[in-house]
Order: sequence, then structure tokens, then C-alpha cells
Amino acid sequence: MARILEGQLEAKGIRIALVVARWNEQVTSRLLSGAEDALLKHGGDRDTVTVVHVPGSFELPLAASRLAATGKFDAIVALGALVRGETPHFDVLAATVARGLTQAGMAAGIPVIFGVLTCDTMEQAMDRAGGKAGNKGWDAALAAIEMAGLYTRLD
Ligand code: DLZ
Repeated sequence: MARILEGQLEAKGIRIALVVARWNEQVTSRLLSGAEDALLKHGGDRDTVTVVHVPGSFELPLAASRLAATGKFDAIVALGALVRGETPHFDVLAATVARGLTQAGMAAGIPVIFGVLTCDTMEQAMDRAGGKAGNKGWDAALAAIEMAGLYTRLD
């Protein structure tokens, strides 16, 4: 019989930092609410949740990497909303942010979760921030809870 290792959706005692981009705040504030709801509804405690605001998604990996290096968190959730404009700026940002968040998690050895929307329109972004397509902030927080639990089992 195989030995199965997986994280549970139990947030009690897990120290989580939510790093939130202010750009497209009408979207990111909803992602933040969704993430906070998910943590509290899965046994998390307000005292173990830290919220950090940064100007835009480009700054998410910078703050996530710094927070991860403190050793004070079991997981970090990066929340942002990239909405395509008329220039290739969006593609550059999306790739840079994804790579930066991956590197931050790998370097520090804790899960850094990608809760960044990459959408063509603001309508698509709002749909994914508590609208008809759910709330990706909630989903990202669940991934953080599960991965933080899994990491303790992998050690
Ligand atoms: C500059 C910029 C643009 C054009 N679009 C977005 C976006 O859709 N979502 C987002 O989170 N941030 C955007 N930014 C801001 C950059 O992420 C960054 O904050 C600035 O370039 C300053 O480094």
C-alpha cells in the first residue's frame, strides 16, 4: 500500500502573510477578503495572519521574498490583478511576477502561492474576485493552508 502524504485544510496555528497589490484595488481588495474568509473559515486565527500592501503586482515577489526570509511565516499568498492593456507590458509583468514568486518560495523553502489574476478585461477580473467565477483569493488561501500542512509532513 502506498504511503500518501497530503496537507489538510486546517489553518489553526498556521502563520500566513497575505501580500496584496494596490493596483486594480477594486479587484484586489475582494481577493483579500476572499483569502481572509477562507483562512478564518478553516480554523485560522486573525493573530496569525499578516497583511502587507504593495504598489502593484511587480512588487509582490520583492515583498514575498523578504517576508519568506524572515522565517516568521509558514506560507505566503500573493494577491494581484493584472489586466491586459494595449501594450505588451502585461505579458512582461505576468511572466516576471510568476517567475519571481516561484523563486521566492524555492529560495526560502516555504510555499509562496500565486493568487494573481491575469485577465484580458476588468470584467473577467471582477468575475474571479467574488463574482460568477468564484474568488481566486479564497482558492489561493486554501492552497496555502494545504501546502503549509504538507510541508510539515514532508520534513
Ligand atoms: C504599471 C502597471 C500596469 C500597466 N498594469 C498593472 C496591472 O494591471 N496590475 C498590477 O498589479 N500592476 C500594474 N502595473 C504596476 C506594476 O505592477 C508596478 O507596480 C509598477 O510598474 C511600479 O514598479
